[in-house]
Amino acid sequence: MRRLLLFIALFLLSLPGLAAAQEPFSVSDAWARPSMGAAQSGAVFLTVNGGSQEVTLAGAQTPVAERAELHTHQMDGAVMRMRQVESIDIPAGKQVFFAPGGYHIMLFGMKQTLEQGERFEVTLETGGGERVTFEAEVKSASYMGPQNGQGHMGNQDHMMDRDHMMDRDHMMQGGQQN
Ligand SMILES: [Cu+2]
Repeated sequence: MRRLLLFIALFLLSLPGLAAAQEPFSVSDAWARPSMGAAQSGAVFLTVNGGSQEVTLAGAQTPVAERAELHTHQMDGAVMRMRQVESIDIPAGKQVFFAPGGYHIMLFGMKQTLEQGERFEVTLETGGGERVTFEAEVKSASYMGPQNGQGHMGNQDHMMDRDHMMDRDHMMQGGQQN
């Protein structure tokens, strides 16, 4: 009898519906800025909800851009710069916020403009090759993110990030953001 119960338990665990509940992490509140003029870059912000085990984000893709990179902002002396990061750890059961002034998914080589109200797919990939695809919504140019998760952000960060996003292509600026 015990063996039969074990068998049933293993069978239930293998059902696709339950497997979906075992995603390595989930994503909520994903949004992007609208395109500004002929901008060749964009940024996606989101909340990553850690799963039952720690995972490491190692890359991103989206159909709307040729390239997507994990980025963060860092103070370099008195100057706020952004740079690519190789990976971002998502602790089990914890939330990691991608928000203006901090982590973001940077898009390069836009294949289309992003208009307010549009939605597009983005995929985050872990170091182990697991993928989670979600939809990001294009918000208004003044949107700064959902209230939760924004508490650690100062207005100065926001302003710096907006300045940066108005550059046609920040990579052409040699990393100098202001
Ligand atoms: Cu960036």
